[in-house]
Amino acid sequence: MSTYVVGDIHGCFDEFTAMLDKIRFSNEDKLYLVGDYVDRGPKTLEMLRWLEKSPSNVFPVKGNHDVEFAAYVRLLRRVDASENLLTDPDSNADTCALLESLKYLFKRGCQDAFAYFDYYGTITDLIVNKGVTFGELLKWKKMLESYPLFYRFNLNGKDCVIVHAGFGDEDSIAESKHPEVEQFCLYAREDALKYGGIWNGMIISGHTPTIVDDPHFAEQGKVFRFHDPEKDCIFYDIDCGSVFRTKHPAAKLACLRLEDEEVFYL
Ligand SMILES: [Mn+2]
Repeated sequence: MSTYVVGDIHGCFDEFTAMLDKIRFSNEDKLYLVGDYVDRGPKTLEMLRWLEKSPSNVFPVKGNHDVEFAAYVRLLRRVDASENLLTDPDSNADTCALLESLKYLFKRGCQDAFAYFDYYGTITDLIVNKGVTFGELLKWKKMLESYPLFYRFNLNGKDCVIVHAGFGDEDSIAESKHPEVEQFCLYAREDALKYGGIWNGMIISGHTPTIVDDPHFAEQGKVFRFHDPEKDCIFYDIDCGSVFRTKHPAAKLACLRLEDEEVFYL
């Protein structure tokens, strides 16, 4: 039995399933996912459908993109109610009309809150090109909202935290750029190292692709690992930028096995 953690998937469903084959993931194993299942990549739809049916030994946390996806669906629901559209949740034609209404309201300047709606075009693509319905979007919204911000557990005597971006004591993160726990879990970058951390433990996150020129996490597409000797805390960033592989030859999908800290790449 092994415990695996997979980095940011962003619609790279084929790489994700290939990774499960590579590690020969079985019912005896556990799989944690660090979030950001949607946006940017080609197969958000397949990823959401896989998550919907995922077995009970799979433990996904929320990423910022997943939270934003859920917020966009809430905006659609708000328009449905405010405009009295009575959208049939099973009708793609109705769902297209609902989307048009939201975009029309935004153009008319009625709703500034819609400025960031569907920033990556994922929801529009799902509705217009993939035939997705309002009912399906509501179901995925509920599913993504049900995921925790983090998992914390003991593995062979080691305190382990799985989180999208950062984790630490409330007092310590209060000094950071993301002083609220939820924001720190979802958005922290270098602050995850500076203000985050636990005593004698290990924090495994994603969020900042290690292919970027970020002075804190750049590892040419390899997993970032840092040991803070003061707290005896190991930090992992396992987002190796899989979704950017067409632009960055070093980009990869990474999977970390916690028992022996072996890393698998695809
Ligand atoms: Mn992220």
